Amino acid sequence: MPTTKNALVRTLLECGARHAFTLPGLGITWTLDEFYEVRDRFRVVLTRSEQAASVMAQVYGKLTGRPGVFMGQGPFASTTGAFGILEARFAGSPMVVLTDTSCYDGFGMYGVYQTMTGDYGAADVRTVLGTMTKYCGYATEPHEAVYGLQLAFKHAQLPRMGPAALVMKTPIIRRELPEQTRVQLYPTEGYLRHTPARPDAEAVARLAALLSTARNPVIIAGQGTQEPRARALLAELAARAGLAVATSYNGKAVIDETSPVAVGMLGTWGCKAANRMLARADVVLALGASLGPDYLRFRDRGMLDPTRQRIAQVDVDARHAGWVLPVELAITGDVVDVLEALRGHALGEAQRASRLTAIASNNEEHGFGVLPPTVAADGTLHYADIVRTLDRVLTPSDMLVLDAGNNRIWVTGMLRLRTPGQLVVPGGIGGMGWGLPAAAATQLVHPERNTLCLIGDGGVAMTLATLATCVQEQLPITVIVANNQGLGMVRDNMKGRRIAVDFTDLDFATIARGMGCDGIRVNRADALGDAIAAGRSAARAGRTTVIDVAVDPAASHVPASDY
Ligand SMILES: Cc1ncc(C[n+]2csc(CCOP(=O)(O)OP(=O)(O)O)c2C)c(N)n1
Ligand SMILES: [Mg+2]
Repeated sequence: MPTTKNALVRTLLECGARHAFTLPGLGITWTLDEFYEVRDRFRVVLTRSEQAASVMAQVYGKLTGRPGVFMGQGPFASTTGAFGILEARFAGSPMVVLTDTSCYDGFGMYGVYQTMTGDYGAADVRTVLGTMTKYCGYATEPHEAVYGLQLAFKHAQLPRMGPAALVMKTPIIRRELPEQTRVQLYPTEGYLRHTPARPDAEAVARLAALLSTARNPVIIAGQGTQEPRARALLAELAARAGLAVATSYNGKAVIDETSPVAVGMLGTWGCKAANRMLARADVVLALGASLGPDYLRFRDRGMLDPTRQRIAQVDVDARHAGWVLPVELAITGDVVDVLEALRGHALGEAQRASRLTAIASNNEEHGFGVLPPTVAADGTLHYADIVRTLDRVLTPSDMLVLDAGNNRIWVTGMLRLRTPGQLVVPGGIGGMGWGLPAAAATQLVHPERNTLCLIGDGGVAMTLATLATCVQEQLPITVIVANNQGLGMVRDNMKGRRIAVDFTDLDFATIARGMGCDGIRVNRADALGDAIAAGRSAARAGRTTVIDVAVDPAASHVPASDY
């Protein structure tokens, strides 16, 4: 008779999963020998912490559109592992969390250490995970573990995608699956079937009419456009009709940012060109974009105002069009379907030339892509030097993963990316330390590409052990550490009485060598390009490289922001 753990692995395969990310413990440990059986078909990636495992699963989901599987023991999966789960929640990444109550047979009520049953003396893994997942099943019987896993996959991948969890009462994991006469189990396939709701043709025609009469139409492209087909269609339609494309942070680089329709990323930490172009728009189309206050300068009415501008919004979830601001037209549907439908309509092509002229003069006026003048102390670089180098050396086969802090703000605000889909950002909670495991997962999903990760000295220290995972799991990446010896972004906001923002100087190149990677120190702007090239060729030979870049601690994020 099969056991629960045996059925779990079979169900994972039925759900189409081929990878899981873990640091095991108790209940998850008990499942491991079943994964051994299928190791030729299913890769269990061992990380150094639940935090790293959860981020890798989240990024796997973000990049593939299929749930990334994170497995960990209850008290850790729901605490340190919450980092990647929360990122998946806010960023809408499909993810399945497999965890347990960490209780021993019959002892769930005795306050045994680690217990997460919710009983007196224990903590409650379901309550913790319930606050951050779309679905949290609780299996106290073997057959519930199978059904709960099937439903977790279903919920994780339906719009809007996100994290779903299965919590198992630990003792059931090794138990046999008895024949069920009443509660039957069925193959997974039938639970996962789904046909998308198609956008209403009449509404699409209204949208086309709205766009065709607009003098200065602006599209706000968000997370929902970050999909290969959507990117291609968006670029095609925008070029055809001269529609300006501004993006949210999650939508950054959805089109070539040097193309004549691009105005850059919106927001306080975005481009003046994007913010000002939106301000003068008569018609605004929010495309897979929530219109979140975070990238509209907290509802700056000078930028977007429903009483002054005509707003249409397309979202895959009907609740999300007209959520943040009232809109004139709300279309429920997938961005790809709406763009495909728009192809058959006129969008004001007669005004294409005048629209493009308006975009060009806006971008010129607001210095889109023009770096502000900066100076760095001797033996250090400024963030502007990093941006300038990336602009020069990035190729279409590179993936660029960002973390948090000043280093990110300079890239999102100042670097115009030419390859759509190349950028991978923490767009959910935006936590420091996300970048390293995110880069490792990016390399796993895209083995044919070079993954570069730009990260601060604060962020890199948080998940440094991921370098060992890159070596062990053969996921060669190139890490650029912007080392300004402190929490730059926080430090910039302190006007004196400086406390709790400065770090001692760490040499991340030497640390990396101790972990089996290559390490390079850079303290001159003209040496960074060569270091990146060395990292790329090391990666082709299977080696991970850390480039420790001395950044001037006085270099601030302010010149890169539109305050
Ligand atoms: C895990 C986490 N803690 C705190 C923050 C708040 N925060 C945002 S940026 C930042 C400073 C980042 O320092 P570093 O990684 O060295 O980058 P820098 O700003 O110096 O370039 C902090 C503390 C965060 N985003 N994530
Ligand atoms: Mg720093």
